[in-house]
Amino acid sequence: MDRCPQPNCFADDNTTCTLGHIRLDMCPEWKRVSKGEVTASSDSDQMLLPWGGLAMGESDLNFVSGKVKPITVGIVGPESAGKTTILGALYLLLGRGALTTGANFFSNSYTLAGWEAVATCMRWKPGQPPSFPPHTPSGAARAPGMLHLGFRREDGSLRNLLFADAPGEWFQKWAINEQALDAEGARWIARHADVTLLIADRQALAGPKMGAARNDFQLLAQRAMAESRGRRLALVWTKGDVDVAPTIEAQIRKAVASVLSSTPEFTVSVYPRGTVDAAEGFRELFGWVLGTKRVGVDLPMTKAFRHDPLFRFGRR
Ligand SMILES: Nc1nc2c(ncn2[C@@H]2O[C@H](COP(=O)(O)OP(=O)(O)O)[C@@H](O)[C@H]2O)c(=O)[nH]1
Ligand SMILES: [Mg+2]
Repeated sequence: MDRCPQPNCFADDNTTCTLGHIRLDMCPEWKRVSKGEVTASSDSDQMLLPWGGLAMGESDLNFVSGKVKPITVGIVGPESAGKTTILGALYLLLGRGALTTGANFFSNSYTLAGWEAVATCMRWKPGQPPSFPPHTPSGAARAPGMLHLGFRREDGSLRNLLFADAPGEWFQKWAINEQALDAEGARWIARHADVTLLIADRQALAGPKMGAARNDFQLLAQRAMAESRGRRLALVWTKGDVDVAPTIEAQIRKAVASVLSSTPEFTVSVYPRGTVDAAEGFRELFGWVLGTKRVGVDLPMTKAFRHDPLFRFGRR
């Protein structure tokens, strides 16, 4: 596959061109690779922005991180577990103004095109019922595509969230072998995620291969919990409309409880369950994610008359 010669550009790895071109065939650097030309005339009388709207790669992140360090949310689970569907549902609810309650207001997103790519199939269109998002390609990328949302709270402070949507294959390989060569993306998420959503796929846990799905979950849960080291982690049941045998359900809970004593638990589904609106589960989950605080530096108070943290340092 062609690669952009720019050191920080990972186009076309599903991420933005580092020069800001939304269409790669408009990018002079990209033209150079695809045509084999050595020099390219830069016909750039247009203003380019440092983001193109697509999912962001690792080197785009500095751009979001400049003002406030974002909260990275890793969605950890096997293939077809409903991970991308969660993102699509969150985005559609956001668009309807039904995702957050009063205290958090949507501020901005640098990856609207990336969100659209995830959610567009899930919309009703004339004569076409909604369907599920396309399969997340695995590819050879080292870091997952990141989707960004910024929220402003009532006090004016900004909170940036980055959702890492990774292909399930990465996690399956990582669960078996932490050092697996093609699990770099899973390791990246484990290293960077401030919040981990550990996915339990109810459809797989109720299907003919439920035993294998349970074993795979136990392995992945152990790995994810060992890596989360005190950072936030929640158990998220996807496809909540599917019934799972109580024994299997208990085994899944036990796999999580064996390491972490109080893990929050959420259930999401794109279908309403009884009288419960499908939006409710996603809203609860998102509310919890948004409530994440960065672990700040806890400066002890000085006993001196006028407290100035500066004097904690540089003495002695
Ligand atoms: N019954 C049911 N099926 C779902 C639900 N969400 C997703 N699915 C199914 O799971 C498949 C995989 O979903 P996807 O989000 O692509 O999984 P990912 O590979 O983990 O990102 C979809 O194509 C749907 O068939 C749900 O809420 N209920
Ligand atoms: Mg996916």
